Amino acid sequence: MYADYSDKNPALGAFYARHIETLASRHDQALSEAGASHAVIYSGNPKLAFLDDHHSPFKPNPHFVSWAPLTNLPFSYIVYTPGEKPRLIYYQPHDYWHVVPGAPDGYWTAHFDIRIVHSIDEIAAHMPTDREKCIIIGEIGDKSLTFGIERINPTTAINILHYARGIKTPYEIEVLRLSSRRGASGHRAAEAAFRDGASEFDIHHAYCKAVSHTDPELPYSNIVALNQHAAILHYTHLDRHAPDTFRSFLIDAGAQVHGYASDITRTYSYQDERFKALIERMDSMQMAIVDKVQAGVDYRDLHVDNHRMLAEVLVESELASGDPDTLLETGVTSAFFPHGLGHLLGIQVHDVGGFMESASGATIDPPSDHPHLRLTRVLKEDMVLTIEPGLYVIDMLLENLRGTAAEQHVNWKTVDWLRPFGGIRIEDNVRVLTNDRQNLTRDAFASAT
Ligand SMILES: [Mn+2]
Repeated sequence: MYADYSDKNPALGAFYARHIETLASRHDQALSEAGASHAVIYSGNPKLAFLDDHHSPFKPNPHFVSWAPLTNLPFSYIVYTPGEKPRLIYYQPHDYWHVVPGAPDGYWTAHFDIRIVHSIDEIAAHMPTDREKCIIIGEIGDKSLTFGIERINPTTAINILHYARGIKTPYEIEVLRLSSRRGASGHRAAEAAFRDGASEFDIHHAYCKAVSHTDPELPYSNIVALNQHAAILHYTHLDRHAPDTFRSFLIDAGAQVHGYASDITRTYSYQDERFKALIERMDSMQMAIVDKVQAGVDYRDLHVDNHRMLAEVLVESELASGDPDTLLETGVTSAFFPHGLGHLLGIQVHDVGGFMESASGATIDPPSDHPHLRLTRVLKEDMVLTIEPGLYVIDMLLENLRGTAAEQHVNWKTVDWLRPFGGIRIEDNVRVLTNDRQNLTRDAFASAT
């Protein structure tokens, strides 16, 4: 039933060897610029709740995950020294309270010099002896976990690695393709639950079952919004009761494969034809924006282009009147669409480096009228990003237009009609190519069962 999301997948193994080579050369550069000889990448550890003996769910260091598909291996280290096989200090405690990591297995194992340790005390012996030539990359809460290494997350090295992560390796593209497929299967199950009249809570669980994730395994908290809830951009409440009347359903939910996320949004009409037509219009607008994605395009321009296209949708659907420039300048489009067009995608759902102009740490600000845009770079081949335009009735924002030049451009009667539906967002994950693009999400839906 499931595609092969495991670390035995031979198709991924074939790509992984080259991925490790690319990572090694990125770290060579980072170490050279930082004037260090070894990168020690700490996987991280779960954190205790205040005054409690329970831990919050473990979130691994994304730098560790970029090296190996090990998303649940706390207290472990990768030691990278240029020219040497990377060393993996693999922490497998003697512990009868918890499930401990099993023996290393999978396509990644051949690429590491693996040292299994059963206690923290055994780790130091596997660290490079010249500690002063090491840097640690990771979140260190307890100084004893540095083993005497004093340089922690030097900015020079981090900037180089974060800038580079904007470009995905062929291995990462394949993993992201799989995570879109996994997410698409969940979206299918969620839509079926919605059609069956399920509550948000039950739709959420139908989704989790289909993607085979527990809540903490989801790359971000699912947004499962019925009716007017769709207007709350980060609605994660999960109402336990089904509404009396079903009008609309917005679901923003992803999945992960080996720590790489998909980030997908779809919106459905229960039976209202007018709302269904508006979704279809937004869907064709979204696809038209996706068609503009290619290397060399400035993502800030795409975002502003999208506002112009949204202005046309607002006029056609009688939500607003006026020419596109006026609707942009008076803030009408921003009131209906108050978030960014999208962001980089990878290990982090909002992946690092979205504002980076170069590996030296120079940044590019979002346009002043669009402060929520999270990606301001010129697109390059093999970036993977989201395209997620939206259109909502958010009264807090629309009311701000009253008494301004924008007020007369809004058709308040149509706003009243749309309000009970909340809003619309459609989001795909897109790979940038030289004169083209691949829509990982549409491809996934086309092949999802
Ligand atoms: Mn997104």
